[in-house]
Amino acid sequence: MSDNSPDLTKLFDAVLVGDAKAALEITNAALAAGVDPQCLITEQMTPAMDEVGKRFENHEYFVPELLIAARAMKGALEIVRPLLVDRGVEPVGRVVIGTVKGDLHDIGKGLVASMLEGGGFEVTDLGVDVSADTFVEKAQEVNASIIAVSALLTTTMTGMKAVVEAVQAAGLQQACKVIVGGAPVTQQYADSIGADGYSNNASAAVALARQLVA
Ligand code: B12
Repeated sequence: MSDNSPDLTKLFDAVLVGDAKAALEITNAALAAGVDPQCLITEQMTPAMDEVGKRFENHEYFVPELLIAARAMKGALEIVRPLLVDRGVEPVGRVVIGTVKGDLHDIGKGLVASMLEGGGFEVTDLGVDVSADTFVEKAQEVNASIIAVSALLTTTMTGMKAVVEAVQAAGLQQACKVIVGGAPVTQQYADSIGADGYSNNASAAVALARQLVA
C-alpha cells in the first residue's frame, strides 16, 4: 500500500473503544482507497470484537462497552455488507437464517447472511430470538434448502438441538439441512446434536452451504 493508504489499525481501535463515527470514517476512507471490504472485517473489526470479549471476561469492559463497540461495528458493516453482496453470482439455493431462541447477538449472523447473499443464496433473515418452530415454518414457506442457526451463548446454543429436532419432526431432514455456528459452537457440538454442518466463520459458511446444496 502507498503512504497515503489509511491506517487500518485505526478501525480496530475505533471498534474497540466504540467510536462509531471514526469507524465509519475509516471504513469509508479505506474503501475509497481500494481496500478489500472482506479484509476490513476479518483483519480489523472481528479481531476488535474478540478483544472486546476478552476485556469483558477480564471485567475491564461491561455491557455498555460491549454495546457501543457492537454499534460501531454494525455501523461500519452497513457500508461493507452491500459490497459483499454485490460479489454475488448465480442463485444457488434458499437459506433461512436466525439467532437461536433467547439469544440477541446478531453481528456474526448478519455477516453470515451477507456472505451467503454474496455467494448467490436467497436469504431470509428471521433476526434474533428465533424459536425452532419459526425456523421450520419459514423454511417450509420459502422452500429453503438450508436453515442456518447462530448462537453466541453457551446457555442458548442448546436451542440448536431443538431446531434439528423440529426439522426431523416435520420430515424435512432430506430437503433442508441445518448448519450451525457462533463463537461457543464447535464441530464436535454440531455433530453431537445431529446438525448437517458447522463452520467458524462467514466465508467458510458459504463454502459449506454450497457443498450441502450441490
Ligand atoms: C457484541 C456482544 C454483545 C452485544 C450484542 C450486540 C449485537 N447486536 O449482536 C450485547 C451487548 C447486546 C451482548 C449481550 C450479552 N452478551 Co455478549 N458479546 C458480544 C461480543 C463482545 C462480540 C460478539 C460478536 O459480535 N462477535 C463478532 C462476530 C463477527 O463473531 P461471531 O458472532 O462469533 O460470528 C462469526 C462466527 O462465529 C460465525 N458464525 C456466527 N453465527 C453463525 C451461524 C452459522 C450457521 C455459521 C455457519 C457460522 C456462524 O461466523 C461469524 C462471522 O465470521 C462477545 C465476545 C466474543 N468475542 O464473541 C460477547 C459474548 C458472546 N457475550 C456474552 C455475554 C455473557 C452476554 C450477556 C449475557 C451479557 C449480560 N450479562 O447481559 C448478554 C446476553 C444477551 C442475550 N440474551 O443474547 C459472553 C458469552 C459467554 C458464554 N460462554 O455464553 C461473550 C462470549 C463475552 C464473554 N467473553 O464473556 N453481547
